Amino acid sequence: MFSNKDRFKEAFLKRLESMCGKGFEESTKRDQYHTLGNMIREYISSKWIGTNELYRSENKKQVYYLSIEFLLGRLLGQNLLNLGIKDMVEEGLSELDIRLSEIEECEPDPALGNGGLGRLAACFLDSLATLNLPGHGYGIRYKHGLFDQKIVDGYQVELPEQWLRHGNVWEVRKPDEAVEISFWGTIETNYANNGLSFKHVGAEKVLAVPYDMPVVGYHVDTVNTLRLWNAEPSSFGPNQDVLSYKRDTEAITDFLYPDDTHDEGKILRLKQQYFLVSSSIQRIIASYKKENQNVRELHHSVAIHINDTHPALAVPELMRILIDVEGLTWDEAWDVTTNTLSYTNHTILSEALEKWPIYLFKPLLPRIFMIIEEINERFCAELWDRYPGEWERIEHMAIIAHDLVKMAHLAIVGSSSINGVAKIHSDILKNREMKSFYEIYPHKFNNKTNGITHRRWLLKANPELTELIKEAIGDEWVKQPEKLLDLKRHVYNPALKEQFAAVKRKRKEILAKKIADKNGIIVDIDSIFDVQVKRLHAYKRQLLNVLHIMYLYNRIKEDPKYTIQPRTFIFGAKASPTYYYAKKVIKLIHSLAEKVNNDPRVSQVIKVVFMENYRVSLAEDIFPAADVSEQISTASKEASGTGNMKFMMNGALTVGTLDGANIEIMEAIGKENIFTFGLTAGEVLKYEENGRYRSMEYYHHDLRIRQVVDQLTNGFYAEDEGEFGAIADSLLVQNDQYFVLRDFASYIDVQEKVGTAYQHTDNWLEQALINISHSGYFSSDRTIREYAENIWNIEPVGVRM
Ligand code: HBZ
Repeated sequence: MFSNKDRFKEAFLKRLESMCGKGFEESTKRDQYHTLGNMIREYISSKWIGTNELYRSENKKQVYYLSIEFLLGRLLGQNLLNLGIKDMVEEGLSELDIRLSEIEECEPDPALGNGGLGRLAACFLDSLATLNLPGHGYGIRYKHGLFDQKIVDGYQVELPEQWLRHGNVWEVRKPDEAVEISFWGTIETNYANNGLSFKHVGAEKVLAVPYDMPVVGYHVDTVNTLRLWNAEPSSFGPNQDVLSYKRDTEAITDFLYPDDTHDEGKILRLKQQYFLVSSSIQRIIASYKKENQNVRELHHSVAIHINDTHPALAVPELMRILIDVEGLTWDEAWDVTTNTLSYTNHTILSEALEKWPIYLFKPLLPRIFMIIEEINERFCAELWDRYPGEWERIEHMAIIAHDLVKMAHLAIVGSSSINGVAKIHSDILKNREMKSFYEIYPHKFNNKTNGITHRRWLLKANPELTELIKEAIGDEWVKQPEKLLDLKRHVYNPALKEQFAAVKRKRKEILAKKIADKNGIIVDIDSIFDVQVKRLHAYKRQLLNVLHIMYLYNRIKEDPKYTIQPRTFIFGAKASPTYYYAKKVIKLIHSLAEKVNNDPRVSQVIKVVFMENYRVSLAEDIFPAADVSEQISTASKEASGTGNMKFMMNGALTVGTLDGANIEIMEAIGKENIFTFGLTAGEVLKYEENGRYRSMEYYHHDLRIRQVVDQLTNGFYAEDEGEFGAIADSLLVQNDQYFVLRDFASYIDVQEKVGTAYQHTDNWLEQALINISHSGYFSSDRTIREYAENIWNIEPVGVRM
C-alpha cells in the first residue's frame, strides 16, 4: 500500500471508509489521522515481527532500558520519516487536498515524562533501533501524562493530560503476556531439606498488562519495542470490596508524577516503581528461558539498564526471582544480578536522591525489603573488613540507615556500571558525591555524555536546515552525524551564510506567527530570539534571565540614549504543581512581560514572551527559530542538559555557565564561539564548603542589583507587595543558594557582548554554522554506541528482510 502514491491514496480512502464509517467528504482531520496512523502501524508490523524473529533466532545479547519516563513526542511524522515514506505520503495526501502537517496536529503529544531524563530515554530508543541494536524500552502506560499547563492571569494552572482519550494508534495490547505483581501481605519462612524458602501470603495481586509500541529505526528494517505496562485488577475474590480494589489497582498507572526533582514521599510512587520493575523483570526472564536453559548465564544474554534510581528495585527483584523462583543460591544470584544491571545517575541535587522510609517500604514490599536488608548486611560486613572501626563511614555508605532505604546506594552496590551524563558530572560523582563508593568500586564508574537524536531535532524539526546542509555537504551525515564536521569547510562561504540566514528567518517567522496566534504579541523578526526553555527550577536560574530583563527595562527607561540590539526573550517552562517558588517565577515572567510589552518605548526594543504548555511538539517549533540558547544553571548543578545540544544543532549560540555538557560543547566549538560567564563548578563547590558567600554584599554594592531586587517587593511588578516576596527572600534572606546575585554582573556583561556580536551578522552566521558542524558528536547515536560497547556489551543484529 505504500509502494507508490496512487496505491497509497487508494488504500487510504478505502481504509478511511471502513474505519470511520463515513465517506471522505464527511471525514474529520482526526478521522484522517486515525486512518493514516493505523495504516502505518500495520505497515510497520511485518518489520516488527521480522525483527523479533531475528532476535529470537540469532539469540544475541539484548538490552532492556527500564525507565519510569519516556517523553516520546508525536510519532506519526517521525515514523514516516524513519520509514522513508514521508514525501510519498505527503504528496499523496496533498492530491487529496489534505495537509500532512494538519493531520499531525491531531496526534496527542504523549508526555510520559517530565524533562531531560524522560526525553533522553526517548532519544535512546530512536538511536538503538537505527543502529540495529537489540534494545527495548520498558516503562509505564500512564493514563495521564505530564499535566497540561494553562496560564490564567499569569499563574500556572494544571489540567490533567489526556493522551489516551481517542485511543493510541501505535499500541498493541498483549494480554497473553500479562504478569502478576504482589503487594502487601506477609512472608512465611520455611525450612525445607535444602535450606530456606519463602512464601508470600495474603498479598494483594495486581495484573500488569503490556502495551507494545513499535520503535522504528531510520532507513533500516529494525523495529524494536517500547513496552508500557498497564495496571489492572488481577482476579476478584468473593469477599472483596470490588470497587475499591479496582480503584486502587488502576490508580497505579493513572498519573505520571509531575516532579522532576523532589522525591515524592508517596506510597503510590513506590508502587509504580515496583510495578514497573517486577513486571519487566518477570517478563525478561520468561522470554530468556524460552531460548536458554540456564539462568546462571542470564548476563550473557541480557543487560538491564536502570535509568536513575526509580527502577533500582530491579536489584532486589532480580535477586528475588533468581532465588525464590529459580532456586539459585544467594551468591549465584548476586553474581548474575550485579553482572546484568547497570545504572545512570542524572543528578547530584540532594533533594532528588530517593530515600524511602522503612515504615512505608516494609509493609508494601515485605520480601523485597528482606532482600535489601540482606544485601545491606553483607555490604556492611565487607565495609567492616575493609574499614574496621570506621563506623561513620559505614553508616554513611549503608543502603539502609536512619530508617531509610537509600536507592542510589542500592543501585551502586547492585550493578556493574555507574555512569554520569557529562564529563564534569561524572567527575563530581567520582570525586565528591559518590567518592566513598568510587574508592571501593573504581572499575564501576564511567562517563557517558548525553546526546540527542538528530533525526527528531534536526531532520524532523528543521527540514529547511536539513535541506541546506544536504545541499552543502551531501547526506552522509544523516547516517553518520559526526560528518556534519564537513560543514566546517563551508562556514565562510557567503552563499551558505546567506542561505542559512534565510532558513533561520523563515523559522523565526513561523514561530512569530505562533506567538501572535497564541499570545497576541507581535514580535520583531529582526530581533534576537533569546530562548530559555526547560523545566522551571531554582538551579536552572530562569530568575537570572528575568533579573537581566528587569535591568534592561530600567536602563532603557532611565537613559534615553541607551540603545541595544532588539531582543525577544522567549520562555517555556512547567513548574511542579507543589513547587511554590517556581510558580512564582512563572508569575514574575508574566508580570514582567506585561510591563515590557506595554511600554511604548521599551517594547520597541525588547519583548518578553512566555509560551504556554512547553512540550516536545512545541519544542520542535522553538529550537529551529532560536538565535540564543540560555544554559545558565549554577555551575555543578546541571548534570548535562540536552536542550543545549538541540539549540546548537539548530544554529543557536549558547550563553552558558561552565556546567554540564556546556563545557564539552565549548571544547568542541572553541571558546570564541560560545558566551560563557559566571562562577566555575570548583568555585561554587568551594563557596558551599567554606560558607563565605554573602548575597547581601552584592545587593548592597551593586546598584543595578539593588534596584531590581527592590522592585520585586516595592509594588513595581505587583500591586500586592508580597506577591514576589518568596523570590526576594530566596535571594537575600536565604542567602541566594544558587548564586544568582553572584553571577549577575558577569551575566550582564556577557549579554552585552551577545548584543554586539549579533550586529556583526557575518561573524554571527559563521559561529552558528560552526555550532552546527560540531553538533554531530552530540547525537545520541554516539552516546548509544558507547553504552553498547562499554556497558551493555551488545552488538548490532543484521536485520535482513
Ligand atoms: O536529566 C535531567 C538532568 O537535570 C539534566 O541535566 C540531564 O541532561 C537529563 C538527562 O540526563 N534530570 C531529569 O530530567 N530528572 C527528572 O526528570 C526526574 C524525574 C523524576 C524524579 C527525579 C528527577 O523523581
